[in-house]
Amino acid sequence: MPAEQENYQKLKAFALVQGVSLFGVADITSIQDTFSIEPKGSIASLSRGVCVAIRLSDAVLDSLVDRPTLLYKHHYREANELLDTVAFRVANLIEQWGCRAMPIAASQIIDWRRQSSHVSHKKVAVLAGLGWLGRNNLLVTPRYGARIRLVTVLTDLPLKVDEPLQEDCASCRDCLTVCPAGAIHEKQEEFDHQACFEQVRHFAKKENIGYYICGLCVKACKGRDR
Ligand code: B12
Repeated sequence: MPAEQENYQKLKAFALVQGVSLFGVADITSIQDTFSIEPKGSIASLSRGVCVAIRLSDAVLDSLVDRPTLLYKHHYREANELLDTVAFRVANLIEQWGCRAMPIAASQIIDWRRQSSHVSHKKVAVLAGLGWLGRNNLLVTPRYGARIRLVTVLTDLPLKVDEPLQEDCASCRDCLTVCPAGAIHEKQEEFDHQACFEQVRHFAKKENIGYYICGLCVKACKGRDR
């Protein structure tokens, strides 16, 4: 078996036993210039993005009505913690094999004005074939819809790459009316980032949630393959 294939299978098996739900590998050379990691040369050789997703609890999401709850906040934090742990362990394993690997935080904002991070997990996930960008501006997977969270490890380990899916939301419009800010429209490109941001800021401050979260568009997008 070619090394790329064998590494892929070993890494996927390692990730799956730790509770991740989806695994994919992207060729990230086309999006490396969008990453905010300095110095740029430090990641030039890291041409693969290992992307994993964990599914969120249906019971927790189904309990949301019109705002985030303390239950959802805890679940969100636990999901981030598990993702960060898995990314750390995956990166560690790759470095034990003699290659380089950089885990990217599940949820860390490095530029508050632009509301951006080192790497967009959604972009890597699209290229890794995990799903597509939905009307709700989230990564939508065939099996779990948007009811997942993501993390990425950048690496130079020789790995087989997955292909992006040729799918979209088709006629599904389940998310269109649920957004309390009215940020979701017919096309993903029409998503109103500012309205979404104002809404999650309101929840964080006025509803005492303390995090910029909401969850209603995540809840609405259940996935069609289950
Ligand atoms: C900052 C941030 C926010 C900010 C603003 C986000 C923004 N600017 O879009 C705020 C606080 C408002 C926010 C809100 C939410 N967030 Co948020 N957020 C992030 C974070 C930490 C960074 C995002 C970032 O860097 N954005 C910068 C822009 C430029 O990148 P982008 O939005 O990913 O992609 C844009 C373009 O690059 C382009 N694009 C997208 N894909 C591709 C692919 C290719 C090939 C190309 C060329 C371009 C391209 O289109 C996008 C514009 O819409 C990420 C974690 C991460 N590191 O990715 C989580 C993340 C995006 N958030 C997430 C979630 C779930 C939420 C919320 C539902 C809150 C919640 N948890 O309850 C809401 C919903 C927002 C929504 N419907 O879009 C999840 C999404 C999971 C999923 N299924 O997609 C992420 C990935 C966290 C995670 N670890 O899973 N978030």
